[in-house]
Parts: sequence; structure tokens; C-alpha cells
Amino acid sequence: MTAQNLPSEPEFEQAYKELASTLENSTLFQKKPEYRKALQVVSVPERVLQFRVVWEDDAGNVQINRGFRVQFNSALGPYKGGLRFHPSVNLSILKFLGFEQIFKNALTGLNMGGGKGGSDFDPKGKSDNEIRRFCVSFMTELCKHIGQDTDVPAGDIGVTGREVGFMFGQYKKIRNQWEGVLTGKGGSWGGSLIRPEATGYGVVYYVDHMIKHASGGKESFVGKRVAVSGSGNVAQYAALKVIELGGSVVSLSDSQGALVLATEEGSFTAEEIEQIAAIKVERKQIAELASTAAFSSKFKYIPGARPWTNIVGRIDVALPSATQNEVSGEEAKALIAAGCKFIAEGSNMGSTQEAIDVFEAHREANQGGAAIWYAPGKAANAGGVAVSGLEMAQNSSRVSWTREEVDSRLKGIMEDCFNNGLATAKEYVPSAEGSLPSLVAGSNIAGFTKVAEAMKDHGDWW
Ligand code: NDP
Ligand code: 8G0
Repeated sequence: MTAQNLPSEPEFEQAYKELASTLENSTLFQKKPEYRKALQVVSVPERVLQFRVVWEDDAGNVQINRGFRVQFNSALGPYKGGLRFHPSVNLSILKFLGFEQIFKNALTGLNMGGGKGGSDFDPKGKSDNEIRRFCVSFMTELCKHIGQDTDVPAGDIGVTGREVGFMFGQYKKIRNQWEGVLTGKGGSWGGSLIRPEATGYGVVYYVDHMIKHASGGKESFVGKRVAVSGSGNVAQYAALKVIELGGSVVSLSDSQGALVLATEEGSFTAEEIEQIAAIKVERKQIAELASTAAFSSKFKYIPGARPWTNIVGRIDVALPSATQNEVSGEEAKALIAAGCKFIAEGSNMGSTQEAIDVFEAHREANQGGAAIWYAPGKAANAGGVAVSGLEMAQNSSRVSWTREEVDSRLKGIMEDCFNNGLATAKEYVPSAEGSLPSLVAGSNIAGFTKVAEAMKDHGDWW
């Protein structure tokens, strides 16, 4: 897929190589050599939109940001994927996210294509009015390119229900249409119950299947020590579900540092997680809470650090849930040395390729330690977009399902996603005797083949 005269796109190239290498190392291309062509075609976005976003700050100054939407693949349904507002946003990052989204959405079993968008706008330090004016300006352009049957964005890093509301309002004003054009909406105006919880809960449901499968049904989250990174939407609800299922949460973090339990006993409580959630609504840092008497007596705050090498005592499960490339090869080794047997990404591309290589090299139990289960974001965090798909279904049929209904569908989707990855790995990925199946290869192959077949039917490749 290397093409001359293209700008370097490190994150996209990383995501592409990760997928392509798992396909290469399986028997897929031997059985279906024509899929090499499909891989070339699927790796180029159908369309990339880039636009100017001009808005006024509270001092009356003109501010300018870049807006993007990568409409990567529409074989299985309307483009679907979040919007990220973060100063690091660029085309390479949005192409990597959009690329991953294609195969993840395929794994949900729902009819959604893959896309991603956002802006290099930084919501931190902005007033609510500035954020509203930015969202209005951003949607003034984006609304020309999206729609319930075309492209359905949602929130991602830096975009919460509040921003989705501002953008929805502007779409409705300009297009004069009330439609399910965004997901993650408020409950009274078309949002689905469980959408805020879905990604975090879904990761934990997925890991529950890994634990049960690995232990022959004997073990569960009860008594497990779980290291979580991040403290945003995904991290908060993953942590709350771990506690509900009887596990201990031993860390959380944000872009400024890590907060870890100071002793080998105990857990973050649900109340402490709610306190962190409350300061995140105000776009503040964990460091502020960490210095209060209640937190400093129980936790250790390490500025500038990630949790992985700073946990006190054993780790059973690691859930990277902040951002891409947040586990290095060295940190992967440290996690394994601390006892970690299950790694599942709440974040997209949470692990570097070096970290994935370390985890995958430990699928064999006979290397002086227990075998490791590694679940990539494409599979483990698919619950978020899955419930977005359920929100779209509710909107188009003008109904609202109960919490129980949505949660039970989410559980079913995560179970199917786990079983699909497992079965596909057994079918296509040669493994040494006694080695665990590769969930990363299995999930990549399952997602890819579904999209490739649909594209072939549409005449996108031949
Ligand atoms: P939020 O904005 O709610 O939270 C992001 C968290 O990650 C914050 O704690 C933030 O710290 C931290 N963070 C962000 N950027 C960096 C960085 N460069 N370095 C270190 N820490 C960072 O986002 P979400 O929880 O929604 O998303 C987290 C991850 O999960 C992303 O990879 C996202 O793509 C993925 N994801 C999200 C889904 C969803 O439904 N929301 C669905 C599937 C995947 P701070 O508060 O200091 O900024
Ligand atoms: O609901 C969505 O479309 C969405 C939002 C944010 C992230 C993701 C993802 O799957 O990474 C999906």
C-alpha cells in the first residue's frame, strides 16, 4: 500500500501495519489470495473532508481551528464513528481511528460503516460559551456532509453529551430536520439509555468472558486487581463495573499523571470515582483532588506518569482507557512481571506494536509464567459504537428501550464479539501446541473478511 509522494502518517501506518501483519501471518491470504487486493482498496478512505472552523473567544478575538471528517468506508452502513476535540488531532490520527472503526463496527454485527472526525480545538481552559460557539461553527460546515443515512458522528476524547447537544441543535437549525444524525444524545431528545456507560461496561463484559474462558468458568472479576488508565468516559464506567462485579480498581490517571492505591489492599470506591467524574465535567485535573486530605491519605499521585509501572502489589487485569500508544513494550513486560494475565484496550490502539508483540509472545504458558490474553480495542471497546448503533435503531423507529433491554443487547454483542474473535483465530491463525488463540488476529480477520465480502458485492474490488 506504500504510495509515493504521500505525507508521513505515523499513527495510520501503525494501525495499517498492525492489521496487515496479522492477516499476513494467518492462512487467510493462502485460502483467499484475492483478499490482498481488498486490503489495498479498504486502506484508502472513500472521502476526507477538511475545513476551517472560525469562532469568537470571550475576549472578542477571532480563533481558528482545523475541522476534519474521514469518511473511510460505507460498505456495511452509514459512516459511523466519533468526533475528537484535542490539540493533538491531525489527519494521521483520524485516519488511524477511522480505519480501526471500519473493522470494529463490522464486529458489532450491526449495519455501520467506519468514520472518524474532530478538530485540533482544545476544550481545556475554555468557557462553556466558547465551547458552544466552537461547536456551532464546527457543525455549520460539518452539517453539509452528514445525515442519519449518510454519516452519524458521536463524541470521543474531549466531546461529551454537552457538545453533542450544541452540535445537534445547530444541525437541526440549518437542515430543519430532527433526525438521529448524532449519537450520544441526551435522554429526553433521542439518546439511548446506557450509551454513556456502554464502552466501559462493554470492555468489562468482554474481559469477563476472557476470564471465564481461561479458567473454565471457575474465576470471575471477584478478587481481581484491575489497573485502569484514564479518567474520562471509558475509564469511569469500566472502573464502576469492575467494582460492581467484585473486583478492585487500583489506578486511574489523566494526561497530567497517575493516581494509584498507596497500599496492596483496597480499591477506589464508587464515590471516589464519582468525585473524579465531577471534576472532569469542569475540565480539571486529578492532581487537584489528589492533594486533598481524603485522597492523599489513601493514594499516591505520580505527576507525568502512567499507572502501569507504579502499581503497588499484584495486577491481574489492565485496562488502558485513555489514548493511543499508552502502553510501551517495557510497560507490557512490567505488567506481565506484576502478574497481569488479561489486557483489554478501552482506548483505541492503546498498545504500541512493541507492547502487542510482548503480549502475543506470551500466548504460550511455558515461558516461565502464565499465558496472557490480549484483547485489542477493535474488539474490547466495540460496546460503545454498538450502543450507538442501537441508538440509531431506536431513533429511526421512534422508540426508546429500557436500560435492561439495551444492557442485555450490549452483553450479547460483547459475547458474540469475543466468540467470533476466538473462533476466527482457531480457523486461520496457526498456533503452537498449548498456546492461546490470538484474539487480535482473530478479530482483525473476522472484521476484515466481513467488510471485504460486502465491498466485493458492491463492485469496489474484483
Ligand atoms: P475522555 O475525553 O472522556 O477521556 C479521555 C481520558 O484520557 C482523560 O482522562 C484524559 O486526560 C486522558 N487523555 C487524553 N489524551 C491523553 C494523552 N494524550 N495522554 C494521556 N492521557 C490522555 O475520552 P473517552 O473516555 O471517551 O476516550 C478514551 C479512549 O477510548 C480514546 O482512545 C477513545 O477513542 C476510546 N473510545 C471511546 C469510546 C467512547 O464511547 N467514548 C468508544 C471506544 C473507544 P485529561 O482529562 O487530562 O485530558
Ligand atoms: O459512538 C460512536 O460512534 C463512537 C464514539 C467514540 C468512539 C467510538 C469508537 O468506537 O472508538 C465510537
